[in-house]
Amino acid sequence: MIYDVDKETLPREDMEALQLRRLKDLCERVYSRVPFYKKKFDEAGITPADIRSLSDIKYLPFTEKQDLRNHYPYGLFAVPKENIVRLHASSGTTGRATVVGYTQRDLDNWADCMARSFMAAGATRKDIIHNAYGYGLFTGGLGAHYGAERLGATVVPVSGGATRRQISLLKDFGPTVICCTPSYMVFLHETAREMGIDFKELPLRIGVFGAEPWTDEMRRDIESKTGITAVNIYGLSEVMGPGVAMECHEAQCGMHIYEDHFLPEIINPSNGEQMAPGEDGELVFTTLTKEGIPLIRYRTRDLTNLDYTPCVCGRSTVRMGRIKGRSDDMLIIRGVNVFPSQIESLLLETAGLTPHYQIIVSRQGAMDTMEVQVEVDEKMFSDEIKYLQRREREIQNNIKEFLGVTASVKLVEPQSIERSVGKAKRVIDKRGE
Ligand code: ADP
Ligand code: K
Ligand code: ZN
Repeated sequence: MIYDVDKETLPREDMEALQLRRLKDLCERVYSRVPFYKKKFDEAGITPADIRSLSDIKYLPFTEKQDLRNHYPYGLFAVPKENIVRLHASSGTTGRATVVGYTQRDLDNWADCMARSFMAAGATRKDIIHNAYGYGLFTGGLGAHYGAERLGATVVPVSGGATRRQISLLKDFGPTVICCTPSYMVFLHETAREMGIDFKELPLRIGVFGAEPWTDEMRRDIESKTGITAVNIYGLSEVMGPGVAMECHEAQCGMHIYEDHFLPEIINPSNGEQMAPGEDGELVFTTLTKEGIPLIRYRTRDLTNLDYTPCVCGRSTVRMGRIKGRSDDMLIIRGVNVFPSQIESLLLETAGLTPHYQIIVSRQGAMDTMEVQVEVDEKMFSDEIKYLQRREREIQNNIKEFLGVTASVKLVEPQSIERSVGKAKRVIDKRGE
């Protein structure tokens, strides 16, 4: 089932015509209302009237996270402040927080995109949605909340934390859909097991997971442990919040971008040039309808690719691949590039390991070193030290062979890596210490 059949199945030509109309209007708005953009357009020698086709977007300047920080808090807003009805801030995973503002229409569009997302996940108004994304300045909680209500479902606004209580609610209220970060889902499952509750016996059937990088191996692990269908949702506060793109449960193969609101591009992060369709690069968004803080060519730092081929679900919108990592997350260990998600894939393909891991990067002299700590499951932990050491060497060799990077691997006992109720902290960088 498709929430907005009109928009989500629009033929490519019609979508592009709609996008061009909205892009022109957007350029007019930011040029006349946001001094930052007027200056940027002027410096690039371009005016809104120069935008005649979608491909002209390449002449427009990029916007970066630093631009939001430089104009903290309200400098990039494009409407009078009294028209802003809500503020959110990014969680500041990579530095100082950035502030975003929404008009009533922005909130309406957001609720719509989230309702589309829930339906893409396979949910309807008959579902009960357990929303364990954090409520507050973080966009996850309220974003999913209003989307669930827009769909007409029953939302349980639990937010993150109080994990044992969440398990009781999952049992008592019988939700059929759960939203949280994938790492928190793993933690919930583990806590339920301690409490003697089997997820497979709960009515839960769909998980809407996102807000942090995760892998297909992690998806399979969650699905097999819990018996639900796990779907990937993407978003970022600067562009809106969760629901910029969402995987359909039919294909579980890439996230449909709500292109009538968000115009995506993939660029080469080193020179800013557009990449050919299908190629990996940095994802860039232009917000076509946003009023509060519209953004032109916002550089997400997220690395992925775009797939324009038709999808079995009937949606015609482009799909973005799983986020490989943020360009800021890339680790360079002795000249070799590696993303935490590549380590995750490898670990989860190894029997006896859990999805609880951490990567510790430090510096010895001029050399960067990497240690991967991963919890083993109870069964393996009972094995003798010699066996564990042999396994450590084996995983070390696999990392070397498949990723080309030298890491030391340490198998640690169950429960020794800190759990997170929101975004998991996978990398501990001690190089600056
Ligand atoms: P912050 O940048 O402080 O973490 P946000 O909460 O807005 O603030 O997080 C947005 C970021 O979260 C995205 O840019 C992306 O890196 C990550 N993210 C969100 N959803 C996903 C997803 N499904 N897969 C991978 N990464 C995701
Ligand atoms: K209902
Ligand atoms: Zn699809």
